[in-house]
Amino acid sequence: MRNNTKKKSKAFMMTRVENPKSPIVAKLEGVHLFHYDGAPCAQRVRFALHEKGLVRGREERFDDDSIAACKGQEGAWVSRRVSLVKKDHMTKAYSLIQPNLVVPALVHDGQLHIESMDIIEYLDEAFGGTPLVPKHDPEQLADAEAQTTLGKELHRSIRFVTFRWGLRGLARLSAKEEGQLHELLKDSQDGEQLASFYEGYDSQTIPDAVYIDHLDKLNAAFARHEQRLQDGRKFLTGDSLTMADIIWAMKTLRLTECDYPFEQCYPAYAAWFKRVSSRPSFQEGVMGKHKFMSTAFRAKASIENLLGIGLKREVLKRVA
Ligand SMILES: N[C@@H](CCC(=O)N[C@@H](CS)C(=O)NCC(=O)O)C(=O)O
Repeated sequence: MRNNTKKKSKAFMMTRVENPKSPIVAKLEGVHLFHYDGAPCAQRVRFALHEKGLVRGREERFDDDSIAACKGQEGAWVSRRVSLVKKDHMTKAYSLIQPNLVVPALVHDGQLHIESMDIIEYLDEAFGGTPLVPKHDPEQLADAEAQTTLGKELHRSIRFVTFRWGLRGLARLSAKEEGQLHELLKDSQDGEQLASFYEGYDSQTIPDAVYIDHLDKLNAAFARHEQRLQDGRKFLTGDSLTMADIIWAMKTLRLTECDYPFEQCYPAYAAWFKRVSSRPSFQEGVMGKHKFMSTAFRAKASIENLLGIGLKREVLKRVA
């Protein structure tokens, strides 16, 4: 399938994983996304796919390599759900696709791509639809790249904050799962530092100061975004949506689900998020099958705030 496909430039060939270990990759036709509905990094890519005019297509098991499951779908991406709850990402089969054991991974006509923001740049080159990398405006391009880099740098901060105040103990691994994680990562560089994170999180030895430091870094970034939106621009880097809006919107959604008080602390930024999240691509691509989970997270966070243990209270204490 090469619907909508534009010529691929050399620059983005580097986002591709050469010689992937999983035999499934070469068999996949069209666009297949390995993702989880509630994972912000995967939501970024789904948002971009829908901006590019590709809709969610068939659902296949992530490791199904039958001929029928490997077929592409015209005008759509094939969904291969990797459950972070059932720990599908910590299986041997998935480690051969994504050696860092994280979602997303995308395969386009037998070529494997990892790293969500690289995938988005790749999609921008490969497909039509909304341009997400503002190549024709060097100033906006530099700004969009800088905001995207900041978003990537603060990726671990979202993990710390949402595991501490959102998931709390819910995502702790059993001793067996932790052993499996170490085993699967033993020959890789553990680019996402999952092993060290879970070690501290599971044994509850991450000091509160570390969590607070991550929260402060995010607060500082939101304050800067609030500042830049004061000139009335519609999106973070100007009047068109770019990859920078995508990465920041997904962080904002996750924190909104933890009841982060954006409207109280950063009203212009909250209005920006409303604008971005009302796009059909966000509603269909991001929220689609995530709506129920999102509502459940919000309800849980509201109760925690009523009990005085929520993220909202912590943020309001720090952002006066
Ligand atoms: N740098 C990677 C980060 C991917 C990542 O951390 N994904 C998270 C979900 S947002 C994940 O799969 N986490 C697994 C876990 O926490 O166990 C990217 O941008 O694609």
